[in-house]
Amino acid sequence: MNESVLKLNTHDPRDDHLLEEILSGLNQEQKELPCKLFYDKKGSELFDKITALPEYYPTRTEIEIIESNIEEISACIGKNSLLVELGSGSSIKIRLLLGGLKEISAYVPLDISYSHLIESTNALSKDFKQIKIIPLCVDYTKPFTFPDFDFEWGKIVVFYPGSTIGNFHPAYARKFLGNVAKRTGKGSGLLIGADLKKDKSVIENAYNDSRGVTAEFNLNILYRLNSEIGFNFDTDKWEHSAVYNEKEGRIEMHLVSLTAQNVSHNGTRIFFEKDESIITEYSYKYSLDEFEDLIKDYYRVQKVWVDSNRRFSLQYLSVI
Ligand code: AVI
Repeated sequence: MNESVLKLNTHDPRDDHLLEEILSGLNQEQKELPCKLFYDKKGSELFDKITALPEYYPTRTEIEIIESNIEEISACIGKNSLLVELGSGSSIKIRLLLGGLKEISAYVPLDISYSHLIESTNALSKDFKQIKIIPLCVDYTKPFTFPDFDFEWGKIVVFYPGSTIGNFHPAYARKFLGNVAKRTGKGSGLLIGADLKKDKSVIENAYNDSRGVTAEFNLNILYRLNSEIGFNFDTDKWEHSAVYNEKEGRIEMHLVSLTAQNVSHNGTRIFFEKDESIITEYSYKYSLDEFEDLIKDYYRVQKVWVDSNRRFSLQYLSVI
């Protein structure tokens, strides 16, 4: 890898008032933990495993959409663009894109997980030697500034695949996408994956896989809280659960307490009743109209690609 293009701000999960966020989440009536806690090295590896599971349709479907429409996608992105990816876990998708794009100015992956970013960037730079790759280790949900690049580019196109936007509450998603639009400017592009509403059983199976990988991914949060933050969760006394809330249009991932128990942190005790749960993640599913409504204050939908089962959408939006 060309170290001269590597500009990193390291991110430590103990920074950024994370502890306050965790404690305040665990003190709410419906306890919750921020889903960004999933993505340490182990969690990122487990997530990669999830994306290959037969039940987890989003990744496979989005890949199919990219493969079948690469020319149109490439035309939307255009020449000489700065391709910025929010998250760098989706290496198969970015490989397909980089392989099919007209000349881009540079590829800038942003990721909160330092190790995942380095691994994926190292692998990519071996196979795409002609492309400038500038990895940035940041929490892209927080304000940040791009370094001064010493080269020219035409427009910024943000690539936000995987329906990660679905992990935000819609009001926050709207605000977040608005901030992305403000940061990238009028005329910039957003190539975004959005999971679609569909049969409840298809969705629930995707988050309750038969091999238990999603359960392991969910429980990994408790291991992290113990080893990195100093909690004392007894991980055998917790169970994964994921249910689709049709009214809200979202999957709700929970960690369910199998018994009445206390958990401590630094002398502070938190009590859990038997069957009480901690919400660890929401994953919202949108209809195409709902999604357009979500982004309409900042973007125009230029192009929507869906798979033949209409399970998933990839959309090219331009900042207005
Ligand atoms: C990253 N995100 C889009 C995934 C999702 O489907 O909401 C995270 C995930 N959680 C459980 N399985 C996958």
